[in-house]
Amino acid sequence: MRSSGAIAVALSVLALLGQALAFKANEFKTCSQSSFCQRLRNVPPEHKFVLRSDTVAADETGFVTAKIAVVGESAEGLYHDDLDFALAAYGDGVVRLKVSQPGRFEVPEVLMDDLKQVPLVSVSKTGSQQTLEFLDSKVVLTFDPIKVEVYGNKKSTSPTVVFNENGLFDFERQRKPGGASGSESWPETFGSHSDSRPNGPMGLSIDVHFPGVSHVFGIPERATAFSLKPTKELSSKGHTLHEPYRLYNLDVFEYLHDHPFGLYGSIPFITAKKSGSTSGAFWLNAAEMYVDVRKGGEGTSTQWVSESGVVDLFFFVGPEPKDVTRQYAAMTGTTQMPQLFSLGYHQCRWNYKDEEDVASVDRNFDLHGIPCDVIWLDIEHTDGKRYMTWDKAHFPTPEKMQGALEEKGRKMVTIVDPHIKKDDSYPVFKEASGKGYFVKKKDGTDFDGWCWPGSSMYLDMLDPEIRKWWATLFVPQAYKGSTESLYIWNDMNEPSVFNGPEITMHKDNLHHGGVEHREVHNIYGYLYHMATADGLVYRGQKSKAKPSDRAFVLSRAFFSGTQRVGPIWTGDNTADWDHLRVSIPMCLTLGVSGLTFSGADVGGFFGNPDTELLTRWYQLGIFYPFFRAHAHIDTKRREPWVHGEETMSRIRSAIQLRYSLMPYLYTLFHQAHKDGTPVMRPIWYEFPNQEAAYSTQDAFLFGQALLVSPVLEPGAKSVRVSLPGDDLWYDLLGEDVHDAKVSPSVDVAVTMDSIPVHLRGGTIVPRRMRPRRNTKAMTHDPYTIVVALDKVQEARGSVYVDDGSSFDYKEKRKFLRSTFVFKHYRLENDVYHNGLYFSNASTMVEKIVVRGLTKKISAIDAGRMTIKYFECTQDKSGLWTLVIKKPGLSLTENWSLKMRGH
Ligand code: NBV
Repeated sequence: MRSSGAIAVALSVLALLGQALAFKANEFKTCSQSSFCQRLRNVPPEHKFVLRSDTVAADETGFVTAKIAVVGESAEGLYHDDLDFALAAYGDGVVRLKVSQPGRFEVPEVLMDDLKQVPLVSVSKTGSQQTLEFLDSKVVLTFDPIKVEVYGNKKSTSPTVVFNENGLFDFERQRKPGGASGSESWPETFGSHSDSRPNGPMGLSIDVHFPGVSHVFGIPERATAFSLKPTKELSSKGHTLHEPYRLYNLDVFEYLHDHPFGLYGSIPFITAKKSGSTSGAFWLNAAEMYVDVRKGGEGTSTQWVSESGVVDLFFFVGPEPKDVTRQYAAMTGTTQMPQLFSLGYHQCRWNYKDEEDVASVDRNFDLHGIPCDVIWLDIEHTDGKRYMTWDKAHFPTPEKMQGALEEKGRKMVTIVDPHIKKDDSYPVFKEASGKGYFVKKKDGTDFDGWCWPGSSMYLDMLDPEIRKWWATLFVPQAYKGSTESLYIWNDMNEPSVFNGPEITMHKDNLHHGGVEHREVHNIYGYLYHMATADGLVYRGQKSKAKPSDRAFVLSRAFFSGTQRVGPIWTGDNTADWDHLRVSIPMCLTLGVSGLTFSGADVGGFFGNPDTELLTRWYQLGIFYPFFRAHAHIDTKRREPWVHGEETMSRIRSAIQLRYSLMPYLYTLFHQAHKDGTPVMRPIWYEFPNQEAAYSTQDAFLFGQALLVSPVLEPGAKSVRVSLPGDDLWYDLLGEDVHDAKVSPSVDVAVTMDSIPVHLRGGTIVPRRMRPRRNTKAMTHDPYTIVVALDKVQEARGSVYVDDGSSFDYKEKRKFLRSTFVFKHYRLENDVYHNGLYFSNASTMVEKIVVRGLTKKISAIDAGRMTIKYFECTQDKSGLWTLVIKKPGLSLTENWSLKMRGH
């Protein structure tokens, strides 16, 4: 047992840390405290940037190059080379623009390897402009000053997105050491920290204008409105500048719920929306960045300033939302196909104290009939925060503990943070230190920072060799006490350094190849996450016991590309209604920025939610793509059964609802994996021309078929539900049907038992209705197919099924996809599978429900089969619901049910 004295000491240290770290705005920089932001934000460049028309050249692949001349040079001490300009198109409406200078850092590991350029088909030149026509896009270059207009297609007469419309493009060229740099000194201080900035000012500013656009979304992560508010406003009195949006991965303690401040992760990608068009821009740059948004009659203008790197900009012309997410995904990748278990419910807490605690949590789920797939262990399970070790007093038999969970089909996740305790008796430290694998200080010695274990070092994840080495540490032979049903959680990987500037690493620290931390800060966490996930795949490859399975690693920090690796969560939120509410725009923003596998801590991390808030959080949380309850070490226990029968049964129904939608959810993830379509979607994603819904953030779509309108206020007796489109919406849990054309919004009465969820007319949703203890126990359960007809009596949907864990779906094409169509009173299943793997037993259809029929069905013809058990009932709206029981059909076969009636 841990002594009470030790606990008291630990708690007082935590309390002290808590005080030291509680959100204080002055611990973090604002634009005014960053010299590059001050120099570049809203400041036209000192020099003119002219695209030299005589240098424009294209090779046979369609790769266009040119030089940009810097005109009006005055300051001494600059390197005088011209800047390199390059432009390429990748088809499907993606155009890439680069402005660089030799020696500048370019971000690795983010873009897909197989980007294929499309050829340039024609070039035409007028005096001041050059028009480049690629296979399916058009770009107009203006020379003096440089401007690049990207058109939606070759026939468009007005551009979709314009680079440098407002003349704010700037590129600070490197100065000679000791050269003049205005009044600014190179070293920069913040609080007690000094950044030596050995290369001097190397900032960049880009100016991206979206003509006609009213709303922009993206550039996570921050807790703020979904439709980004302007940070720069023009009025008759002139300019008002609010704090710009910041992209700099930071461990922000007790973050505020409505703040432009950048949190743990960064995705420099923005989506622009106007009626009839959706477009986007992505800047591949991992240095600190600030983004301004200005809205005006002519559209939305954005200015992005970054501390260093190059301009590597991608434009996406849409025109539909799904086109933009697909185009962005083609560059940075799609969501990793998750393991099925990871879509179940995750029970986490800082901390489950010991093996008995874990066993009792596990038992209680079964005792109370609540599904749960994963139990998590936070930092206290380790031996003194030496990750991949166990506190032997409290976790003496970790394999047995994991084995007991695995027997019931449950998994365990343990936390592995990136700070490595400086301790020669800790093998991970010893080996890494011996090999020189740690990030260095500017003087070349190992950087030593303070984190949970005390003095710690940080692996240099920029180095592929070090990532490879790290990946070998997850085999049970190295990670003693782990089993193959153990998965990983990467926290603090911004990286968090308690005694560093802004609680992170010094920018002048050095990585592999002499690269400054400043250049790679925003990808550090992503690279660490990637190496860990590679470790789990490697573990599978080395395993004799079971076939290699897909990795599951949760990360807090992220960057573009993280979607290929695994999920993220929105960090340390608070148990209050504001944080419940802001979790929706946060997850929606991540979703439209390519990173759909996300969720907020259900219940809120800090503080103690009352039962009302807790219940409402579960009722919303079941629709987060990643669904995990988590709580701070100082909070009261709050597992679903803790607050008594009434609250428990409400939480249980919510969790069971998620599990009943698992086939649909898995199918949504498969789509995200195919083309980047988010699981949790803003209304405008499915209804792109419904302008009134562009800023909606109190309701969202769970896939194409379900509209979720959560309760976000205490004491609510009803929820105002806005129904998009002009077709039917069916109450998922009740009988009501609404016609959105007649009533575009309705007041739906609520009790504490549930929140409004509506099923969209025209969709078909696959479900599994038998309550089970976890996803594994559902493996052989039959399906229920829910058909929700639209006004013309049609509906469509699909289900994707694979083994839920291995890579066979891609290596052996071991999957099944059924496409359901209801038309002319005929329901058809058209199935693809390669015949080898799916037994009828695990793909039976036990029930078909058809809602919204305008006539009563009296006979059903299924070819050689007869459908015996069905009933048709009329609801109060006059529409009929047909329920077919035990139709004797399987998903593995094509079938067609012809319905007759009157
Ligand atoms: O490992 C402890 C916590 C963890 O529970 C939480 O989810 C992380 O976001 N961690 C942060 C470190 C300390 C937070 C105060």
